[in-house]
Amino acid sequence: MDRDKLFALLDAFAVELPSWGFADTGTRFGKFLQPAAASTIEEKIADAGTVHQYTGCCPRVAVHVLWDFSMGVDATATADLAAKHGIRIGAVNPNFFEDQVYKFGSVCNPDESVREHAHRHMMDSIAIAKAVKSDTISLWFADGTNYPGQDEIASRKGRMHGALRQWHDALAPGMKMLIEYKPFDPAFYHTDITDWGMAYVFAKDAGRKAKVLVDTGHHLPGQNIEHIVAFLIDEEMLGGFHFNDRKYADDDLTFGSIDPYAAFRTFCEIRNAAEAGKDVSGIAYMVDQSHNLKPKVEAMIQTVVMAQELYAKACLVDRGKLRDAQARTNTIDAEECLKSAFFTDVKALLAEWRKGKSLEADPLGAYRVSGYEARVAREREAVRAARGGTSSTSYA
Ligand SMILES: [Mn+2]
Repeated sequence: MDRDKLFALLDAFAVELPSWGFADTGTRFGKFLQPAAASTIEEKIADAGTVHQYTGCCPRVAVHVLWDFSMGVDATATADLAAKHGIRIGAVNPNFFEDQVYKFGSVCNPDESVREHAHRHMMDSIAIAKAVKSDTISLWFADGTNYPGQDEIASRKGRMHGALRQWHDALAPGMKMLIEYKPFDPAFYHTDITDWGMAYVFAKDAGRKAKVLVDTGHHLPGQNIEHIVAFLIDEEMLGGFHFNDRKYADDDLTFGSIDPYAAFRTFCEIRNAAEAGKDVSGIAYMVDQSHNLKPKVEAMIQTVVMAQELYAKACLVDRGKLRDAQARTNTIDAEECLKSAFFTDVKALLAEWRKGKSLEADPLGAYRVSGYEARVAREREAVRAARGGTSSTSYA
């Protein structure tokens, strides 16, 4: 692949950052606070804008309705704030799991008044999306049961179908609805949308604006994620990704920190489809990580740079050679095509791409010498002390 083509593909490769990735988060066992962590939507947007400033490939930030917006407050101010920091608002994520009424589920809850509560929240979320000019609502449900016999599984499926059909039809023209799945947690017996197949059925049934969202951490051990991705692209049902990595379950580790080859293979399937003429331009690349121990902005820059490197490597696969090896059923030659691209050092290429955008060659190094973290740590600690609190809402 020539350099111009690779650079054009990198130009089109945008990674959306999660507002919640800049806040203090933890595990069910506790939270370790960081002085520089963001605790308001203003601070989260400033951090996301900073990552974009150094990487040049994160023009959007995903928001979480419950953590980032106050009901009744004009959301357009948030879009203006993002513009001030050189970015836009991306996916709007409603929250169907934190409210006390959701103890036995949200849309799958047997209690109709709880389902109506969830419905109102979704309508508020659509209104927020319109106000911030976002075209994406990203849905994840914690719905499920913890004990055999707790509820009728098929009835819950029917309730999910009903909600998603209704919500799909409430979307504005041009909007899309992404449906995420997860095998378990917080439901430990059955989860109402447990895998990609169920997400596919629900999305297909809801309508054309609904697609499947693949969170790379939401799979049981050993699952072949690139197979799912290739399958969904071929069915035109892949809406996007939540990038992260995992060792055991939904660990929220940095993308590519455990198994970069697996992430590379996923990108390979996307590029294979693109080179075969499939339109992959609508796939949303989003990060969904909780940086419990790492400094938030540094962790995000590290993530984005890793995603760019793995994507570039996947672009570099010699597909003529690969097709030839496949036609000859030469397994070794075919695999070597992937391995040779994976082990290509793309750092110099990316540095050159950045130079063309007037960015520093090493985003992490440049960010570190900027002094941003020490400055916001001072400012944010002072603001928090003045407010009399430590941190704001976030998960765990
Ligand atoms: Mn996710």
